[in-house]
Amino acid sequence: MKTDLAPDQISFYRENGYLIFRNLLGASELAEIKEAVMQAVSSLGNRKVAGRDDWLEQNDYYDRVFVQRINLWKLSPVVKKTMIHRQLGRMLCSLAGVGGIRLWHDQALMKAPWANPTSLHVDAPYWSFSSRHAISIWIALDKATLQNGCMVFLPGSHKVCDFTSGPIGPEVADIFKTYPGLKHSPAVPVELEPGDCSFHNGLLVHGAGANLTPGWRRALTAGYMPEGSTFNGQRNILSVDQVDRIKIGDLLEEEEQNPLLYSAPRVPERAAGLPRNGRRATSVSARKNSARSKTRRTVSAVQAARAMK
Ligand SMILES: O=C(O)CCC(=O)C(=O)O
Repeated sequence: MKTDLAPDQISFYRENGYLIFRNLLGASELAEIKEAVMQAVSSLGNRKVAGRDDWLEQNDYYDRVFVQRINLWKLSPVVKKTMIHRQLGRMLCSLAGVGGIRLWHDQALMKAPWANPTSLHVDAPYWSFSSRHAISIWIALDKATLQNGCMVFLPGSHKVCDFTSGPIGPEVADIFKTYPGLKHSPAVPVELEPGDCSFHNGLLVHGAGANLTPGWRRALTAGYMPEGSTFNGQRNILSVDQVDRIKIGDLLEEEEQNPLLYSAPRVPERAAGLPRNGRRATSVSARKNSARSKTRRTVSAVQAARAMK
């Protein structure tokens, strides 16, 4: 995986809310991940989310936008090692401007031949945490072109949008009811070769065209959550059991659901002359999480001290 970023790529991302990145995956990595994605997708049958039996494909308009299968990392070690790759995590942190990053979810988004367009939308309002620094990756498994439904971005819209936009429906341009000021923004189509990827901010307006070809347009995507994000009360892809275990304001940091890709080494709090972190755990799981996170902070502090030697 190629993960080096130049400073102008970071500033482009911050300014425009997206970045096109060529050759993220080499030919053999691409072949391996494509096979792993297809295996994981077929093992799910018509279930949309790994680990949940209550969200099934309906064959309605939305299901003819793309075949959507979520959290393949839980089924495939190849998808897992790619989507939670530490170097990818570092890269995401540099783009998003955060110190640590966790996976929110991955998704195979596969437009079948003649699939409907993906209406313009923003991602972050659907998720169970609210952060202006959430970031997504979209990896092309097939060539993505204007004809088969490549993504389209509205540059800079991440600076305008917030967490209030309505649900995604069949009307491609409904987003402008919420953000009329963006109606005159130019849209940038993102044509990609297999193995290329794009990154976009969780509040950037984006969509994709219809697939007007007899072939598939397949992508592996993921949304990432800054470390330290808390539950905002929205269920999104969480199971009923998971939602029952957490309260609004609890940290989302269970490794089994939201694995940590990367966390920058921290300066030990005492060494920095700072008071101890007074964050209070509010539930059994939050207490466990808090204990885990203290352990990690201690480990990070030891690593930081070692790195300084
Ligand atoms: O692949 C698509 O059609 C849309 C993808 C998308 O909305 C996303 O990755 O956030």
